[in-house]
Amino acid sequence: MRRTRLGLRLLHTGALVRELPKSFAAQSLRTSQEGGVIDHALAATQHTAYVSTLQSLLPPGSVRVLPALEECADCVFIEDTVVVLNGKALLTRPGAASRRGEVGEVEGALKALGIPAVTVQAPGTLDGGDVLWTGREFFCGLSRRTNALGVEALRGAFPGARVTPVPLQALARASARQATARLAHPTAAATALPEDTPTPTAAALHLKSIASRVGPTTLAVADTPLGRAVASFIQEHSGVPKEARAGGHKLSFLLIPAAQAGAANAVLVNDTTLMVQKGGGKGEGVAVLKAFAEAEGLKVVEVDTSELAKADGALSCCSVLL
Ligand code: CIR
Repeated sequence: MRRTRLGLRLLHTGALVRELPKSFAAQSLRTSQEGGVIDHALAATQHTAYVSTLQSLLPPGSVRVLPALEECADCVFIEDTVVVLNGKALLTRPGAASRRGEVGEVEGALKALGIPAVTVQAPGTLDGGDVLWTGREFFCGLSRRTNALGVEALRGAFPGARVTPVPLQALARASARQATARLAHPTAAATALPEDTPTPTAAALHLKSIASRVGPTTLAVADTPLGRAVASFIQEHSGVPKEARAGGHKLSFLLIPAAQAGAANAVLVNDTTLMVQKGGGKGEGVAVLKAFAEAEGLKVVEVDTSELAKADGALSCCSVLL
């Protein structure tokens, strides 16, 4: 990633993607079976279209396609294995043990590209899907996949960057408590649920499932109780006070209607294009993004990754922009 003269705008010079393994439909991790059986052929077609779209938006030959690893059914979700910023990389140690074998091949690809990398050490865990770069600072979800040592590793890998952990699990529990309280007593304050109440929804898997960067200073956020809680947290903790006070880098939030919450994860490919989830936006979700993009002078490209989404894959997780 490079900064242009405008300072805030980013230009990507390539990407890493990974082929879809044959084991994907049957063995990928899923928080819910609600979406039904994964249609492998359709998933493959959608993934091919995703890769072609990226190829059309980035310099010729700059999208490296890594081979699938059959024993790692989730390997297509390459974003979780590495964080790249300004030509430096942090190889992760994914929170799901079944995914740790994915990292080796990515390390080799980075070496071949001459991108220096450090690695998250055990017992630290970090999924790239929890790492949100706003353009000036990192926010990192403390989730079922990423722990405090993972956040520390991110801080160590990018020493110049501010890194703020986002207590995703705690925010998800608080949102669930409020929703439960409203159901039980519409006017009552939140009742207590035990601290270890699980947060089973796919929405809470990674920070970037809920919020993503869609413009130089704009984050798209799902308009759900959890999305709103995440947006408030980020707003409160954004650490660029001097610039913000001067009006230079104040983050704005674009709320994506809950029914199309999947569209809150979009990919800002370069200065000119925003890749958005078609399946997440049969209606208003994408309309909101389109209106925003038009105002920002960004082109919108829609891709459908509905079959990958059944395994909790957000749009951004199928690529790592370099
Ligand atoms: C997993 O549970 O790890 C995969 N089935 C989904 C990973 C999605 N990753 C992402 O959105 N960054």
